[in-house]
Amino acid sequence: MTGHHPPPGRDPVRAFVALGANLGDAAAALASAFAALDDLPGTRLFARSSLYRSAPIGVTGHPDYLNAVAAIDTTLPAPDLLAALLDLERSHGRRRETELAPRTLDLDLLLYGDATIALPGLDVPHPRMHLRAFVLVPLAEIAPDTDIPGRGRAADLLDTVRDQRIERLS
Ligand code: PH2
Ligand code: MG
Ligand code: MG
Repeated sequence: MTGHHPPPGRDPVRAFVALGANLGDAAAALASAFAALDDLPGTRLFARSSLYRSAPIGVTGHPDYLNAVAAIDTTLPAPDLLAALLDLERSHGRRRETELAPRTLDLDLLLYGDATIALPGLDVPHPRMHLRAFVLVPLAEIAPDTDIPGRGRAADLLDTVRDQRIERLS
């Protein structure tokens, strides 16, 4: 329509998402999730880490995880992004059983720009991300200088998780 202009867009925000799976074809689930992130409205995949195999943290006797981190640029508000991530988990067959049950796909919002968010079900920065090699190692691979508000620079935290088993695959 002549004279029509779309409403001014929000500026995209750089956000980081942790991907994890330890049930079914985990490599396929992570590959599909990277593509699905790029397909979200107002969102593009900016960078993806390698895939990593990691020992399960918090439970014993479960299968190893495949983990990775995605950097996205998105105009979705953080709660909308979170809802989209939960939708993607469900569309990849995720069943919510016990808290640490093996899962076909887990998508955790780690960082949303430099925002600190405390809403029901949405804590950003992710409250345990700085303690986990399976988050810090892939994050430091693609964005070593990332500041985790209140915790420090991603690459500087790697020394604190050296005891956690993790192996880069591709
Ligand atoms: N996710 C958990 C609990 N433990 N361990 C590894 N290695 N990778 C994960 O993604 C992971 C975990 C809860 O979501
Ligand atoms: Mg998780
Ligand atoms: Mg989760």
